[in-house]
Amino acid sequence: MSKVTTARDGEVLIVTSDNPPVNALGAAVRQGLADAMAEAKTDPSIKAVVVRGAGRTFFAGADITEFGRPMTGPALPEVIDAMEGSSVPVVAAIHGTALGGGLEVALGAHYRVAVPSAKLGLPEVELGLLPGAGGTQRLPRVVGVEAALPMIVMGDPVPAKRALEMGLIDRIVSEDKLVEEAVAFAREVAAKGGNHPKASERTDKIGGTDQSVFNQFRQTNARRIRGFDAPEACIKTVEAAATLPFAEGIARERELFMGLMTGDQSRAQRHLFFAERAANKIDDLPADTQLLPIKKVGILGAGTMGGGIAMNFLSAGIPVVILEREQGPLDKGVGIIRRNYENTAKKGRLTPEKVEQAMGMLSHTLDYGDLADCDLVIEAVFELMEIKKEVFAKLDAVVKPGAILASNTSYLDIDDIARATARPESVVGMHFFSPANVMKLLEVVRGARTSPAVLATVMALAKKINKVAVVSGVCHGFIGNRMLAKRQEQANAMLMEGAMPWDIDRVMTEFGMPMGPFQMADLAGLDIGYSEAKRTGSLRDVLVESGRRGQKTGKGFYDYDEKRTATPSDEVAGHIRSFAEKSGKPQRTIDDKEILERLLYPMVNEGALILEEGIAQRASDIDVVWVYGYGWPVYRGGPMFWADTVGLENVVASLAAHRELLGPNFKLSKLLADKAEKGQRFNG
Ligand code: 3H9
Repeated sequence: MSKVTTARDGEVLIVTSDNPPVNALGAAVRQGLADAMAEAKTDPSIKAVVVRGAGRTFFAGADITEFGRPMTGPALPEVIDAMEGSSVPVVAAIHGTALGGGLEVALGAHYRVAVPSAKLGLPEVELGLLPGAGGTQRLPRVVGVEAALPMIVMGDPVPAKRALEMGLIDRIVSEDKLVEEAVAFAREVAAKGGNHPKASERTDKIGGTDQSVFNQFRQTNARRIRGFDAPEACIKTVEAAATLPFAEGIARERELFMGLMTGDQSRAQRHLFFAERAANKIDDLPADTQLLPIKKVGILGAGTMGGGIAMNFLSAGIPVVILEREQGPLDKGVGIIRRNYENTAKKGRLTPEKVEQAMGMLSHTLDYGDLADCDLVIEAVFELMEIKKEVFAKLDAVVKPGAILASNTSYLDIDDIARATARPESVVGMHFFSPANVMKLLEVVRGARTSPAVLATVMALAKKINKVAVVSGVCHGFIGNRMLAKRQEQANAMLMEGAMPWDIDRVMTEFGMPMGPFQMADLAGLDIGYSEAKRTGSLRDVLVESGRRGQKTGKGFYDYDEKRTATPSDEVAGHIRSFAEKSGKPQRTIDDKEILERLLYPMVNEGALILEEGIAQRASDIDVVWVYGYGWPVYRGGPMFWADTVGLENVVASLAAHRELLGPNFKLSKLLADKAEKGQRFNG
C-alpha cells in the first residue's frame, strides 16, 4: 500500500502519510507527497490541501537510514517547493513531533495548525547536520532571527503554545479534532482568497537584523558548541537568511549541509543515534517476556549516590523509600535531595509544585522492614563485598518474594552478591554514574542467573527514568570502568617516563573529553580508597599524606584557587620527578600523538576483549557507555567508532610499536587483530 494517500472532504484534499513508526520522510513518502501536490495542481475542483501524518506523529524528519546512500525519488526540497508553489492554500496539520524535515515540510505549507501537545523543532544539529530542506532560510523569515537561532543551532524544540506566540503556527486546534479543524481552517483561508503567505518571500521578520546578534549567540553558547562543526555551520546559514536573497541563502544551506553530511562528525553522531536505540535491545530475550510492575522503589544509602538515584525515580513519579543506618545521615541525605530540587526550581527548570510533588513521594526509614513491599530495591552502600553480601542477605529476608534486588556496585561480582540470596534470578546490577540524577548512563549488569523478566523490566524502567541503559556481563569494572582502568594505567606509566599530569590532561581535553585522568582524580578525591593500612608508598599515597587530597582540599595533582581554577603544581612535579628517577625508566619528552595513542588504544583493545568475551552485546553499546557515562566527545562517536575512523590496522600497529611500554599484563585482543588484518570495522 502506498505510504501517502489522498481523500476528499468536499473541495479540500486531505493528504495522509502513513509510514510508521515516526513518519520519516523516506523516498516513498516524498514521492507520495509530490504526487498529491500534482493531483491538487491538476484538479480544479480542489480548493485547499491539508497535509497530515497518520499514527503517532506528523513527520519526525528525513529518513536517517537513507543518509550516506544514493538518493532515490524526488528530493525533499523539491517536494517542499511544490507545496509552497501551490496556487491553492496548503495547511500542515501537526500532532506529535514535527521535527527536522518534518518542520521544513510544515514551513513549506502556507499555514500551520497544531494540537496543544505537539512539539516543533529542527534537531538536525544533534546529528551533526543542519536543516537541509530550506528550514534555515524559511524559519528565520517566519519567526525572526533571534527565535530561530536556538531552534536551529541548539536543536531546541518548542511546544505548540510557544510556536503560536512566535508565529510559527497560525492556530492551536483541539487535541482530538485535528483533521476536522484543520479542514475547517483550510476552507476559511481558501474562502478568503488572495495570496497565501509563502515563507520564502517574507522579509518582515528579518529586515534590519542587528548583526551583533550572531556573535553574541556564539559567545553565549561557546561552551556547549565547543568542538562541534555543525553549530557554526548552522549560524552561518541563519546569517545567510538575514543577509541574502532566498535563492542564494538556499544555495549556501545546500553547500554547508553537504559538507557536514559527508564529514566524520555527522557520521559519528548518526551512529550514536542508532547506537542509543540499539543499546536498549537485548538480543536473546524471548519476545513475550512479561515486565514486572514497579510501583515502589527502595534505596539503601542516603549518601550522594543513593540520593541521586532516588531523585531519578521521584522525578518520574515513582514513590521511593530510602534507608540509612542512622538518623543523622538520613536527615542530611533527604535534605540534600530537597535542596537539589529547590535549586533546579530556582533556575526555573521546575515549578515549586513539582518539587513538593517529588518530595511528597519520598519516605525514609532506619528499618529494613519498611522495604518489604518494594518492587525493586537498589543498594548504594559501601563498595566492599562483605558488606554487600550482608546487605543482600538481609534484603532477601525482608523484601517480598519476586521483588528485584539491585546493586549499584561499580566493580564487584554480581554473581557473588546474588549467591548471598535465595533468589539469584532477581538480582541484577544497576550501575548509575555520578551525579546519578544527571548522568544519562545506566550500566545494567546481567548476572549468570538474572531472569529475562528482571532484565527486561530494568531496561524498560531505565527509559522511564530518562536513562540510556546498556547491558554488561559480569567482570571487574564492567564495560566502562574496566576500560577506564587501562587508560589510567598508561597515564600513570607515562608520569614515570617524563610526562606531567597537565600534559596528559591537556591531550585529553583537546581531544574533546571534559577532563583528563588527573583532573578527574582531583575532582573525585585522591583519598578514595586510601587507607593507612593499605598504603604502598605510591605517588598517590604520598600526595594524600602531604594533604593533597584533591579539589576539596584546594590541592591535588594541581593547585586550586578559591574559584577552583587549576594550576600545575611545582610540588607535585617535584614528587613525580623523584618517583620517576627511582623507577629507573629512561626520561624523555613524550609527544602529544604518543600520549593520545597510549591512553586510548589500550582502551579500544580492552573494548575489543570485552566484545570477544561477550561482556558487551555489540561494539556500539561500548560507544554509548563512553559517551553517556564518561563524556567521550559525541562528535567522535565513542571509542570503538573512533577506532574505526582511525583504522584498526593503525591501532594495532601503534599497540605493537609501544608493546614494551604497555606493561607485562597487556594482551592484544584477537578480535581486534583479526579485524585489523581483514580491513574490517567494529561498527558495520
Ligand atoms: C533531517 O530531517 C534532515 C533534513 O533537514 C534535510 C533532508 C534533506 N529516520 O526514538 P524512538 C526510528 S534529519 C529513520 O525510539 P521515541 C528509530 O530509530 C532528521 N528512523 O521513539 C526507532 O527505530 P527502532 C531530523 C527514525 O518515541 C523508531 O524510529 N529528525 C527516525 O522515543 C522509534 O524511535 C530527527 O532528528 C528518522 N528520522 O521518539 C528526529 N526517527 O524501533 C529523530 C526515529 O528500530 N527522531 N526513527 O529502534 C527522534 O528524535 C525520535 O525518534 C522521536 C520519537 C522524538 C521522533
